Amino acid sequence: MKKFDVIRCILLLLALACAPLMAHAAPLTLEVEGKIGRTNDPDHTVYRISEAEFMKLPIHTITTSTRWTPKSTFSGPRLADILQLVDAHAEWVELRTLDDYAYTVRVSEAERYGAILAYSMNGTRLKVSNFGPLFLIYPRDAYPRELTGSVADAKFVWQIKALVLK
Ligand SMILES: Nc1nc2c(c(=O)[nH]1)N[C@H]1C(S)=C(S)[C@@H](COP(=O)(O)O)O[C@H]1N2
Ligand SMILES: [Mo]
Repeated sequence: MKKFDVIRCILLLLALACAPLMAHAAPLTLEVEGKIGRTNDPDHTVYRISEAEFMKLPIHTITTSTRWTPKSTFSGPRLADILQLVDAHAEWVELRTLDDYAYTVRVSEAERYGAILAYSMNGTRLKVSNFGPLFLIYPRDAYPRELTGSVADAKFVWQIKALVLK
């Protein structure tokens, strides 16, 4: 084998080894802090939900349009199930995003609508460039009067990275 072929071979193997990493370019982790009864960091202030743990929660789907997307099926755990996982006893949850938007939702309202933290749309993982890693979805089509319009649009928070319970 020529030296050139050996180098080509090594590059190909490297590319193959990296492929699974590239596919998960936006790792899914969610940090939860504030009024929570369960933590998993040394300082006992945060519960960091790994992708593996996130995926173990019951997955629900909501088929709806949003202001940005035509009727699609979103999948993810309910916000209520995440709050239960961290033993939250709070009235409000502030959602923090990668683009530094923050929005505070009344927990009872999100639970009334069965809002989910969607990680996929029509079976495809949400990329950061496409509302990912997590997009708070409500059944807008089922409650058009309550969940359509500019006030409601603000509740559809995308690029979520952290929750703060208050
Ligand atoms: N991550 C993230 N989600 C967000 C926002 C934001 O700036 N960042 N803006 C909210 C508000 S206040 C509204 S009205 C809509 C704005 O959507 P637009 O930026 O497409 O107009 O998305 C909501 N979700
Ligand atoms: Mo807004």
